[in-house]
Amino acid sequence: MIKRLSAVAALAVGATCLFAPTATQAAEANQCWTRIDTGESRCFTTFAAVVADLSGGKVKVSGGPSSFSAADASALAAVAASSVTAAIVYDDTSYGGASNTYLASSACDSNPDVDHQAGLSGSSWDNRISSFKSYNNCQTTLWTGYTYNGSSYGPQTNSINVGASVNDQGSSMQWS
Ligand SMILES: [Ca+2]
Repeated sequence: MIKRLSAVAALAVGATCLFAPTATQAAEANQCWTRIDTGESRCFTTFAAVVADLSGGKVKVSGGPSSFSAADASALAAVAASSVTAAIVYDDTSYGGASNTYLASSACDSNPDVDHQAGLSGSSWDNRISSFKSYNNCQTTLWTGYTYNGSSYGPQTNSINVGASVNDQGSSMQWS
């Protein structure tokens, strides 16, 4: 009996050592959403959690943000009228690294005028964006100035690399 208890205790200690999370293993909350109109923002460790939060659990995705489809964006807008995805921007080129999903209250129209815009002054996404994908009929323009001035890239629907003159220098965005 004593021997069996010892074996169980040893197993428990081993399991604790194997599976206890460490600081370096803890996932970073680098998948975010931001409302264009209010600036409200929240971050999670997975993109699935971003979509679950925005949709109240009604829209489920299994992949990362780069696999978020036009149909997924339509489904999200259908269940949450204030969560119309304008674009998902990425820290890295080719839709890599941290992401931020920018949400509008309406889709973009078919005119080339500006439908939504967001300045990044004071945002953790200032001087950081390297690639993006647009949704809901929007095209994204990225500016190096805070007030839609300076050098620009776009309007483009998707970009795996916003180019040397704007990469990690984007400080405001417009959607048309
Ligand atoms: Ca970057």
